[in-house]
Amino acid sequence: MTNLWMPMACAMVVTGCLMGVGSACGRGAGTSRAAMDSATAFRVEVVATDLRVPWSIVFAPDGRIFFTERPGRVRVMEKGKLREQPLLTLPDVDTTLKLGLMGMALHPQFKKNHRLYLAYAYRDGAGQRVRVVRYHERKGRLTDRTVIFEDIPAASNHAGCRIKFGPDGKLYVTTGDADRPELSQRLDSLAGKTLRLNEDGSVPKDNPFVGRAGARPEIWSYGHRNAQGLDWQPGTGVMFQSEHGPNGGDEVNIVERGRNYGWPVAHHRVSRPGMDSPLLEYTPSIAPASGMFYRGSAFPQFRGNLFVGCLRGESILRVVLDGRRVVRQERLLEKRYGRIREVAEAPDGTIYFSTSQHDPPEGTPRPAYDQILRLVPDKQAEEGPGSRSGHRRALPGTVR
Ligand SMILES: [Ca+2]
Repeated sequence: MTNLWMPMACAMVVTGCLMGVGSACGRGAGTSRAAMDSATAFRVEVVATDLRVPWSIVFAPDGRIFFTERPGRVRVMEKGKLREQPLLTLPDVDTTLKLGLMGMALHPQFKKNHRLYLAYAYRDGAGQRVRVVRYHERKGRLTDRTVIFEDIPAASNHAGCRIKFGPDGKLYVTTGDADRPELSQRLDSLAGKTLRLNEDGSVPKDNPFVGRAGARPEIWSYGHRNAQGLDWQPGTGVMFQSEHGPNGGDEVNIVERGRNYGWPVAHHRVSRPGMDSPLLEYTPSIAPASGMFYRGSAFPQFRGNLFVGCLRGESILRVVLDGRRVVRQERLLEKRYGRIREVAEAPDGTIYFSTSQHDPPEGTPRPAYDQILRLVPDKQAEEGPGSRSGHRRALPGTVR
């Protein structure tokens, strides 16, 4: 397999130092210093330790941080402290290999209606499945469970599960091919798709396949293998996804209504009429596990950039875009924190990310892992002479 990684594009001079790493959660428990580019410097702070695959991180309007742990727990952080007791422990989650509790989203009007959504794997007579459930969050408890959608085919490593509300107020759900690639091309199956649902799980009337015989009306796009990154570009509102490829062939796609993204007929650099090729393709694999556009002000240079947590790539991928055009890419924190899963922007503009070392067989646990960490601006490093350092390298991938 051809190695597309390029040699280091910049001299890497690490001048920051690791400060004392405490076992307690909270700011400054572990701090390292690095510069991302000529104009931006950051510190990495440890937010929480001793976790099990924090899969999804969301921020409540009142300042609390909710996150899922894959074995089935919803956890909460308040004022910088992790509450010991989970908000919820799911009784019916299938935790085989890389399955479990994965996606989480807050309703766009969470402040008013306190609705929180989870996507997780379960088992029934037909095998492994994914369902989406809605809860009410009240006084630190999740109550009024409602299954809004279920019976999505799933398999270990191929269960999608990223859920997010779009700018149109609809709930989007990525699904995996459930280890049956042919299902991704079949419109009568929910596997290997992006689904678009109303907040109660019903089908929006303007979905692309509504009314087509033999097609599931929930489908928004198809031909996906296992997309787990999902966000909308600020300004344009265009949906971007990151998707795991078969053996290399990882993708970043611009995903549009009713379109076919190729799997399993077209993959890597193969293109076919009527199928959309990826905007970016990565061989060897980086294993992109998440995706978010940066909208904040803490890092003005990052505004509008796409960030992707990489498992096998053990880094955060940063893609600088001009609309649909890729300007450049780089990898941040490469091989410093192990496998990286979620990347999420906090209301204050700092960038949270999670590790995923409890991922057999690829990941191996380390002391105090898994963790949630965050990038915060490092003004001192930006201003101080000789304090620049770097943990990056140019990443050309394949630009269409
Ligand atoms: Ca594709």
